[in-house]
Amino acid sequence: MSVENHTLEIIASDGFDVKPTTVDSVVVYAGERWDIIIRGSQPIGSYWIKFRGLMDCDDRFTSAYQVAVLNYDGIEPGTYPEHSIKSWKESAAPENGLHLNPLNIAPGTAKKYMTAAELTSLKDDDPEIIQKEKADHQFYLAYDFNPIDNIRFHGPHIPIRTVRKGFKLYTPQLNFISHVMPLSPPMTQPESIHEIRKCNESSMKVNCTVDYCECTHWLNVKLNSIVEIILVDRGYTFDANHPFHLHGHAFRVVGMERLGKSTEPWIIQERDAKQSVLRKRVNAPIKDTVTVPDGGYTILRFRADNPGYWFFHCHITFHVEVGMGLIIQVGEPEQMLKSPEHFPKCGNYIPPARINPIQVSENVQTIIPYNNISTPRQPPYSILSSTTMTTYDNTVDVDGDLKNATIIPLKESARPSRAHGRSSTCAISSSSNFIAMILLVVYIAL
Ligand SMILES: [Cu+2]
Repeated sequence: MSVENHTLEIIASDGFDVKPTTVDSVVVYAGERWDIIIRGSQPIGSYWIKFRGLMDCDDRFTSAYQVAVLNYDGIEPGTYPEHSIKSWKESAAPENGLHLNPLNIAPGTAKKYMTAAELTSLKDDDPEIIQKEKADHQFYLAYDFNPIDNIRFHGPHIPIRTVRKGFKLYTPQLNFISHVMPLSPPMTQPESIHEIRKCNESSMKVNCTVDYCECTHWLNVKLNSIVEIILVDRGYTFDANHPFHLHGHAFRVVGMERLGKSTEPWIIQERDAKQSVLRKRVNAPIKDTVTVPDGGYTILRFRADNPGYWFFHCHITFHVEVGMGLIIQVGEPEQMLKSPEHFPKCGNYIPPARINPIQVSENVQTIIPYNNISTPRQPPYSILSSTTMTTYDNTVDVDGDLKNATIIPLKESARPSRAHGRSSTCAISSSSNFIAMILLVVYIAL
């Protein structure tokens, strides 16, 4: 984003003050906010405000751009600048200016670039957060578009390696895990959390770099602990870019570096062991959304002082929808605020069309999981939850209850060669439908 003949004075990012910094353009990633002062220092006139798309919106794909008009006082309303902007190329900021927050550029690359990590916070340092040598919790979260056999994209019989170039659908994942949301909000229904659905890199018993893994990606941190996240963009598939957003907390951006076209967490760990990973210990900028240069890393630090369950995710909608996120549990449930008494829970609302079977027979109520509101242990299960069940092997009964589950790769559970010849989801839906049909017949007969 830029304004013709004007500079942008950046004074805050994501709501946190930074030392005012004058630039010629700024990149605004999904989820980011920038506070900018534009000074009316030019001759009275009419000037273009220019917005130019990057990545899927650049000139390789859609060439998306937009303009608006900045008119000074004294200019007739509705006046446009004399020259027009007719293309994506013309919507660019002047090449020789200073450009803030550039795409896939790390600190120190060139004088014309300034990354978000190089901004200076105006808020006093919490010495513990950035000066503590070792954080209480450290997580490496590495991501990429993985060439994995995601059966939600390709189907179990069409391995991604057999798909023609240009038609392959790669899966954006964190540590090779696709996150699926819990069936109910943990904050208001902590009692409904399925321990068995939770996972993270260290709990996985299969090789998720080979098999597709999905589950509720979950990290635990102690209340008031210092947390360090090292976000790694492995950078093998595409020169993509992912802005990561944390709910419930803001973090200090203490490090950012690009190591090459691609990288791996172990490379950064080795560098860190040799003191080659630098962390900014003074006035590191505070943000809640930040990006990572492709083939590099960004380091975040924060004090986990807000008890609850907080989502941390790529802010590109398609990516988060297919699992590029995770939940950070801060503190224990007893340290969290309780929801008000009688606060609505999943399943409290029963659509009118579904009420009739419940009135017919007590038996129906216990058999149709959709309407099973009398069971306090679980919310009723929707069609969506039936789909999710394919993650597990023979773990779900007709109530949608989980039994003796072990997480296995989806590919495994969907394999047609299994003894029962179909996935557990099919078995569940057909058996419950069959019973419901019998009851319906009985009801009509009565
Ligand atoms: Cu993303």
